[in-house]
Amino acid sequence: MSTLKEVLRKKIDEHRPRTVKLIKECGDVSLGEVTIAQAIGGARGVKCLVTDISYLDPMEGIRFRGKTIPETFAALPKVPGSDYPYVEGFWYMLMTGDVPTMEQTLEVVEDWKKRSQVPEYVIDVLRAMPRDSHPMTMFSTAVLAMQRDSIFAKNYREGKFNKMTCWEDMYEDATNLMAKLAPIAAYIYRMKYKGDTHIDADPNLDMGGNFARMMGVDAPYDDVARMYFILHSDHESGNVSAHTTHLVASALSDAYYSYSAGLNGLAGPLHGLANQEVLGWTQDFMAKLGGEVPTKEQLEKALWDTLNSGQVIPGYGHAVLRKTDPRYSSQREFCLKTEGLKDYPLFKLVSMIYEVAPGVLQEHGKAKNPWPNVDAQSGVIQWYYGVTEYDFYTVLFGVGRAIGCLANITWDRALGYAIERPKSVTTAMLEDAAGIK
Ligand code: HAX
Repeated sequence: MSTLKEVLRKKIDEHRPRTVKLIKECGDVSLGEVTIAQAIGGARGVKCLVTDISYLDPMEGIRFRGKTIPETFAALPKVPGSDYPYVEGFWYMLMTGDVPTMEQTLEVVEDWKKRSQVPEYVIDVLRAMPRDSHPMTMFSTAVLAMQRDSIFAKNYREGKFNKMTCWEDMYEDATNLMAKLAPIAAYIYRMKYKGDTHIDADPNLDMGGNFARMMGVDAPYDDVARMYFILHSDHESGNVSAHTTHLVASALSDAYYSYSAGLNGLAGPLHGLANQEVLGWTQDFMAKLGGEVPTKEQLEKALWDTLNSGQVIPGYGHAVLRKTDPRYSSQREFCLKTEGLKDYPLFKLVSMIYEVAPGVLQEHGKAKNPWPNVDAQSGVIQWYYGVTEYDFYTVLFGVGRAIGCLANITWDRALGYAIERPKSVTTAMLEDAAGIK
């Protein structure tokens, strides 16, 4: 049986000539011009990144390696006794583009276990931080601290850099990091919120199962973890966390420097922190009503109050999507099929927001996409299973997002993508181009 790394090597060898041919023979072909609005407005829609790991269609939503979310869940080997797949098998699929067999999946499960021990110095660093630091700050710091163990950086330092084979060091760093992220996240959670009591991993469990165990949350939280990590993994390359990771890696920075930077971008309220903001907004609103589920009229007024005070409605809108995010729908389906959760007042309120907010946003007339994104739904599920510390939610996102970011930068190295260096212009140059005197 071929290992993941062997399969990856074969895929890389097959793929390289395509990239070389495109650059050498078709490098002058235009993918479109850049407008002034795009230059000022966050490069929206500018086609200047390449990835084969996922693609985001504005109307259909995400496809991982060509598969929709339901197709992905259906195709991958399932954890025994669970409806949800192994995260490890999903990693294999994102890396190689192939759906792994059960045997190949279990090989990744074993490989991650061997690499999952969190170094003692990382624990020391976390413990030295003020306990009220945001958990994303702790998480990103832990990832950065591990840079001392980078195989890529060590080999580079020792003069062993080779453009054709350096992806292997990135792969090793990426896998080492991936295997440690969930245990680090669980450590931060228990240190900060559970009286600094910790639970050891069980060698018989997969990554999702162990995460639930180390968090101290009973089944079906293991399934929630598997679903959550897969859904949050990748959203093509232009979003802030993926793009930052790619940008930093393009300077030949290693996986630790790159993903720590990606996490810092994920921590912004317009990106990953939105899941925390959604729950904060929703709960504050319910608290004002004495814990009651509001009427639609009350909800509509609260949404308008938020907009009129100049704030965004968290969990709604998207830079690319123009319909309900299928990652939202997938989590909604989980709620609807889970006894207890489907009648949970907070879920009812989130469902009511789904009915009311798009109309309000349309009438408001600013947001190009009035539909919910992934963050509008995820906090409710966490809250229901007892993970009520909502400043931790972006850390959960960060564990999942690593799967996509790290697979991408492994391929970046393999295909020799160049250091990123777009050109800037001055405002006067824009005025000149626009014919403004
Ligand atoms: N509520 C109120 N106004 C909104 C809005 C919302 N949910 N979404 C967009 N708008 C506003 C924008 O602020 C912008 O206003 P200005 O012209 O005054 O600057 C205008 O509508 C046009 O914005 P857009 O083109 O539709 O959206 P952008 O591509 O600029 O931004 C965002 C996309 C996701 C950042 C935006 O929709 C937003 O702020 N949403 C709320 C925060 C959120 O849910 N973020 C998570 C997104 C998913 C994600 O990355 N998760 O990690």
